[in-house]
Amino acid sequence: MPKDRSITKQVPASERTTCEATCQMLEKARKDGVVIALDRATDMKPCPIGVESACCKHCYMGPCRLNPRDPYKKVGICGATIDTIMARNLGRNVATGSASHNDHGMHILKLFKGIVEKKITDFTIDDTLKLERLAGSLGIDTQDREIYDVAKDLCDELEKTFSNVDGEMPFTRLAPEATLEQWRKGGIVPRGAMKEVMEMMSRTHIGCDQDYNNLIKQISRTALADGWGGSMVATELSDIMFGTPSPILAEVNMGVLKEDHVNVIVHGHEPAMFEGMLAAVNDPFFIQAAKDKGAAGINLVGMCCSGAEMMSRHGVPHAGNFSSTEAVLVTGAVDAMVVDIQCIKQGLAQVASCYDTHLITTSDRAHIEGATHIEFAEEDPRACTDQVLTKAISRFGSRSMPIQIPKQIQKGVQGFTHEYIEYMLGGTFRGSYSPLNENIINGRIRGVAGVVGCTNPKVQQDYVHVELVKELIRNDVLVLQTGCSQIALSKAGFLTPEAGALAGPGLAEVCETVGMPPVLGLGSCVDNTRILIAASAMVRAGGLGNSIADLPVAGCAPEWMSEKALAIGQYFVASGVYTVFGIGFPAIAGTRFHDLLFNGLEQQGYGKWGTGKDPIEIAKLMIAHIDKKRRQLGIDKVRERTLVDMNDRRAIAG
Ligand code: SF4
Ligand code: MSK
Repeated sequence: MPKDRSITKQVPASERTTCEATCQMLEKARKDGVVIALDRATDMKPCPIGVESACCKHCYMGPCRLNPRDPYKKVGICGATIDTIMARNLGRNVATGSASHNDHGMHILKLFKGIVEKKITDFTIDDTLKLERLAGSLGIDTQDREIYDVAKDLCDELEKTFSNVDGEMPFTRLAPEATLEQWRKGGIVPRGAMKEVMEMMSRTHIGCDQDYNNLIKQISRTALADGWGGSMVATELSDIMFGTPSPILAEVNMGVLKEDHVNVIVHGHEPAMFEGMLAAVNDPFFIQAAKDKGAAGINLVGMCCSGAEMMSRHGVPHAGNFSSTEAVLVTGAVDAMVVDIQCIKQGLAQVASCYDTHLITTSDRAHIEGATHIEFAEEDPRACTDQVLTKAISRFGSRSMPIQIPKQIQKGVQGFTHEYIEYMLGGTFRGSYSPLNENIINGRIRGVAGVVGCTNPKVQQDYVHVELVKELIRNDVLVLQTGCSQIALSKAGFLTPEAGALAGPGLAEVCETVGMPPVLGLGSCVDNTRILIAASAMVRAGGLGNSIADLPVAGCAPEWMSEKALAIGQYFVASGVYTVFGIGFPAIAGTRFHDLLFNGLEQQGYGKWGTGKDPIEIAKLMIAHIDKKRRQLGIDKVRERTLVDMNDRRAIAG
């Protein structure tokens, strides 16, 4: 495998990350002569044309490069304008992101089907209540029927998510009526995911769809096929098979590694292999095998999104987000890192080899040069997991690397879901979103924000996530989180009820009454669909308008980097949500396509895009949008009164 060349530019490690543990490991990596992404990013100058999406390589007459500073001066050789080029590029990004989540969702459905047909016996149906509820919401008869018969019908219905070539995707029925009507009016109701992704790719071939106003429709439809399609299938069926999360205390950051244990990290996105590993590490045979080598036990830890999912569901400790996956290997304490799909940096292979760690790929869809491949099959999970554990235990027995584990560790409450929010605020016997809506209407809660997504080594790790959320809750905005953003805030201690003290007076009062944190973690990046369902439930509970676009809500991915993030952003925008991306956005300000994304879509009745770099600036954008929606709903005055009362009370107290 080719060696990483040494980099030429470096800045102090503390400028690369606000995560103390990652910072320590970056410093150690430098001493050890090992290069990780946080340093590669400083050394890489992004292409100034590509960063604004002003180039096209869709055919070999090009690649054609336009000038982002004077974008209408030239067109591509085929005559494509800058608007066509940017729209086609975004379309292909969204197609890839949507394909990734739909591929994940299809695998989950295949596993579910295997269980229902009793071909897979190592996994089972855990949450039968949720199964019945979900089936019922899709119009499947559940009365006096065997659970496996209902499950069989649910399989058949959900298969349409992927295979439909016409009609409407099943889960679009869960959207508020007015939102669905908006999609119908715009001709963007997703049919089947394979159809939408295929059509997106076909329409962006040279000489096909060359009107950005028409391209945006397919971009939205392909994105909706992710959020209301494959991602939703993945989340809902994973809950049914592995258990719907409910609040659970879990530990986060690299301090969860244990020097005297065999440390196994699972990183990726699909829960099945991780569930298989969880079963295997509790096998007395392997616990004894680890003890025979002198270990106190086996320590199973998660990272990135499958880590977030397992932490939510089972309280499995979590070692860090995307920008920490190489850094954690620098501890020398990781005996095996097992990965499946998505967001697994190829650089891990080099770092793992430097620290004598087993890097093991398990999916036939994601091999990495230099890693060991042990395929995971749901029909026989132990064939993979047992080999992984044998290797990890053997590495523990012959550890030769010096070990340095950062001490940082933070406890927090994880495992919120749209179901639990309903139960928590409404109570056991009157589960409902009405109390949440009432608190929004009376102004204690100003609005709701989804802060989600990746970390990106272009900026200081975690900084924007944490500062943005701090500012939002200070302004009484309840924050929902997923993915690597949730891990950033967990590390910073915001997923604790005590963090309520950092919230504004209205939100703090609600947190105090209910005993909840002001920041609720909902799981992995596919679990963003929990936010869609929560938003739909808020509309149905009444008093906040008829569609998702009416709600005083906003979203942000402060450090996005993946094409999945663009697909998620676009499905939120198409669902009616103002969505702000930090870092930058791949479209040139001042162009017609940019104006469509950042203004025009909202005028058509959807949400819209926004962008900003500074966390306070982003918070202001989101709060201004929430306040605009409050004004449109006629509930702005109530809030003003509520806050004046609070301030008055404080003044009196002071
Ligand atoms: Fe250039 Fe047009 Fe070919 Fe794109 S499709 S590379 S703009 S000629
Ligand atoms: S893992 S897509 S870096 S959230 Fe889902 Fe994290 Fe973003 Fe990957």
